[in-house]
Amino acid sequence: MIAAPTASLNVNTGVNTSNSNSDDVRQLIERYQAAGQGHLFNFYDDLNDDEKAKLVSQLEALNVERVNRIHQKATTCPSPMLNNQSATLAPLPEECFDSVLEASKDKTQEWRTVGLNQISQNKVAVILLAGGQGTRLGSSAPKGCYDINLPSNKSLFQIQAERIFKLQQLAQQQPGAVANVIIPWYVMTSGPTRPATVAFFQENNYFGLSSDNIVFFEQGTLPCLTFDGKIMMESKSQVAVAPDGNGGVYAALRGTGVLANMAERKIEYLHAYCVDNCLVRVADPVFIGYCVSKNADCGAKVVRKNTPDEPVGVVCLRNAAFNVVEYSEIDEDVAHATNPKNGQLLYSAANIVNHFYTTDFLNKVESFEGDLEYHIARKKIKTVDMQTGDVIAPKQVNGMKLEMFVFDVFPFTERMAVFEVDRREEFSPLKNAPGTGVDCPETSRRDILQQNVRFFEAAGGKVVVGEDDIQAEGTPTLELSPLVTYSGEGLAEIVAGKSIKTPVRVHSLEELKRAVF
Ligand code: UD2
Repeated sequence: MIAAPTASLNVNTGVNTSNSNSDDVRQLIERYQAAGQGHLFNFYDDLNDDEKAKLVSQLEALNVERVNRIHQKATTCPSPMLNNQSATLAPLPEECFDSVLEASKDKTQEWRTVGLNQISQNKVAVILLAGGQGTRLGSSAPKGCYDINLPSNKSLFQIQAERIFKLQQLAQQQPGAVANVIIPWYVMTSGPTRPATVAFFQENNYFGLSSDNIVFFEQGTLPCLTFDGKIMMESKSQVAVAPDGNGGVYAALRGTGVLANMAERKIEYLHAYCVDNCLVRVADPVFIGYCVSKNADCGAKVVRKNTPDEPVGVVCLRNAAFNVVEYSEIDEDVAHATNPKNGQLLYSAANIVNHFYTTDFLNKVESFEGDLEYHIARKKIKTVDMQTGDVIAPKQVNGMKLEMFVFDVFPFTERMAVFEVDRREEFSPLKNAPGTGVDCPETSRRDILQQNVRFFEAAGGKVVVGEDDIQAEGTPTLELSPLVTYSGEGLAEIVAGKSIKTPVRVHSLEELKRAVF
């Protein structure tokens, strides 16, 4: 486990305030006053020594000049997606991406073999982006802990862990595989999700994986700002901060030592993914193989966007460079634009937070980090009245959270690979509370169980719905653990010509052999 990082804005100011020496504090106050942020010391004299030290060390760690620059950039020049006049947007040209929907079986198998070979040489690792807080889902626990009500009641974390476990076994069978194939799992948390995430992994004994190969690291934070750029306080002695967005991953990889850990392990390729997609193919050998075959430094999986207002980013070109226009920033006319030839959405390459990187590329991000966009989210932020010090729980939006987006590095890639996959097989995000009907626990459960039925039937098996199978969400209740199959492979020799009766939950190939008839 790698220690929590310093704040993502942490710059050593040289102000030695550890003994809260009054000269140093005076210099710090002058510095903040010069930056127009002197109000943060309004209550300084009311504070006890501990509170003073806490506030001083927080402000010392913050690069206040950079916060001002970020606010300036994020507000005077709103995301270029919004003022399309200056940015020329264009849909992704056909020749810029391949589609698994159109590739031959041989081609897909070729990519899969390339990917499995890289995994079999211990060159592939995984980054799980797990710092988001599932506010829309209505759960206070980290999203990966969520139980989508499969017969096994497995959490998203367990499903993903078992896919890693199974893939290690598949790669181990590759000719020339190293003695002990390992896919290291780097789990990025934020401050709010870290304790519960680490505890959940420990309580579940790392879901059968070795804890030596699971590395937790924490993303940084950014201060919350008023609309006119003043840093907000959460209390008289603490600045209000929030996780710096999934784009905080790059500074966190560097700042917490994960890049060094990858170098020690001689990792060359990374798969990074969104925690809430129950169908995610963790370290997908087809995707890894595709990107490696294209000699890509970055890759993104996309699916066909469903509707203009679907809450997904779209991969496109901005000023001829790869980019993603986020759903919260896309112009209506861009979202609704259609291709006159076929009436399809013009901007249809939907981002699914499923990315590939080379470690070489990740090591280069620092060189252009200062050019990365910051995005504004207008939120209700608990703060204090700067005159009275009374805590305010706002009834309406009263400030801004700044965040970075993981895909904002794409304009800096030299060889970007975009890979279209089948939404039905690879994308079912869990965003909304139970009963919503879209991107919710019920749709996640349905999509996994329907996929298991497709896997079983594609292998020549027949699913017999038992009289006591209530078929919730209209699908037979057939749960095949990832330990049985990663993506439908290895079933034919057991199920071809056989049947299985639902509801049934199969946790191993041995159980499968006993369940078919
Ligand atoms: C994300 C994508 C959007 C689309 C959609 C599909 C971004 C910026 N947007 O939107 O384009 O692909 O997902 O479902 O990627 N996370 C962190 N730290 C943070 C914030 C988020 O680790 O500070 C993680 C979060 O745990 C999740 C992923 O990033 O694994 C996406 O976060 P989200 O679900 O809040 O993003 P969403 O749905 O707004």
